[in-house]
Amino acid sequence: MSLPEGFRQVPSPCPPAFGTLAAQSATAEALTEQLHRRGFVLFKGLQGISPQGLVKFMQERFPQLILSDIYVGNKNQVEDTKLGSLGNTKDKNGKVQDDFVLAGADGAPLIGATPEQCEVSLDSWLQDNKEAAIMEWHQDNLFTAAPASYNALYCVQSGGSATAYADAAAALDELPDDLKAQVHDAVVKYRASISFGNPSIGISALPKRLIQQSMSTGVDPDAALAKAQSIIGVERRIAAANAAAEQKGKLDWTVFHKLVQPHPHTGILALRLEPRTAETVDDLSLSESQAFIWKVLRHAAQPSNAFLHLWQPGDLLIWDQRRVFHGRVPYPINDQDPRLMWRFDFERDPADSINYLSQNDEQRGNR
Ligand SMILES: O=C(O)CCC(=O)C(=O)O
Ligand SMILES: [Fe+2]
Repeated sequence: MSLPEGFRQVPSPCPPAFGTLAAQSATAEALTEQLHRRGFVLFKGLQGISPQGLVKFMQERFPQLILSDIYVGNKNQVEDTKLGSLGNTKDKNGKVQDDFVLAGADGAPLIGATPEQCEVSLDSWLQDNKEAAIMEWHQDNLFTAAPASYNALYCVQSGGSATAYADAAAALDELPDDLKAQVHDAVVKYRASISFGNPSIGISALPKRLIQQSMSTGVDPDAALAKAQSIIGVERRIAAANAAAEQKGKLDWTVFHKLVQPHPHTGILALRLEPRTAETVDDLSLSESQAFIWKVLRHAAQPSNAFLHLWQPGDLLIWDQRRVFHGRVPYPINDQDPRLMWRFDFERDPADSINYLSQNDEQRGNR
């Protein structure tokens, strides 16, 4: 597989500091301990398993994890299970039938971005809504009050694809002292509409998301794209969302999360961050906040801290969102060799409530 510039493969199976390859004989207890302490557990050699068999395999190894219902009834639900499909296989009408999420390959690279690359890309993000590859690093749903604790991906067909992982605890440890002092008590405000739009107040998603939607729906994205491009610049986008919300008497939903959080089971401190919907940090201005977030992200995504997992059929990788970042890597649209992954989404770990901030209740009260 040829990788875009800036992506590199880290030696297999895992870098020493995080992640682990599951041992055949590991007990459920040991696997959970490894997941919490090392951030992900990789199982290999499961090719050919049925979706029902895969659910059972997971349940036997992580009996405390309960699958959520988010895929049930969706077009990408996998048979009668609670798994969802991710990738770019097509139905007989040529529409992509999985959740096909286009990853950005432009701007500051996912791994090993230089300060200069970050500066240029941050500027185009703030001025033109142009997402850079480094923004693909994330932990899921931090723009909601109750983000996911664990997720897993199983590779049916790799399509030459990869997913990146970075150690969010080592990233914190290795921050330069000035940034470390700043991150420790910082609270980040997230606003989903920055990236995904908010249809209830007429704010459209960013262009990349609209193109993605059009691949599944077959709807020509031009009209939607024109609308998405009519409000350019993150600051203006937020101002437009606030004005529209005010006019409609609705709230453009925002939530707050601490940038550094103790893991509820191990106490290990790690960064918690989602750059595409992060708005501000503490009382910093939007541009100061974004510059700060990007600096933190750049350190987290240094080659010594990042692992690129090249998928092979039969791989099952479960990760702890509170311990690692993951990053989407662009993959080719290739009808001969499409990607097909099955994704597990679990109910949130109730222990995560220790990191819940009361600011989120105030927001809800306003709704
Ligand atoms: O498509 C990938 O490689 C990663 C997707 C992702 O971000 C996720 O499953 O949460
Ligand atoms: Fe994700």
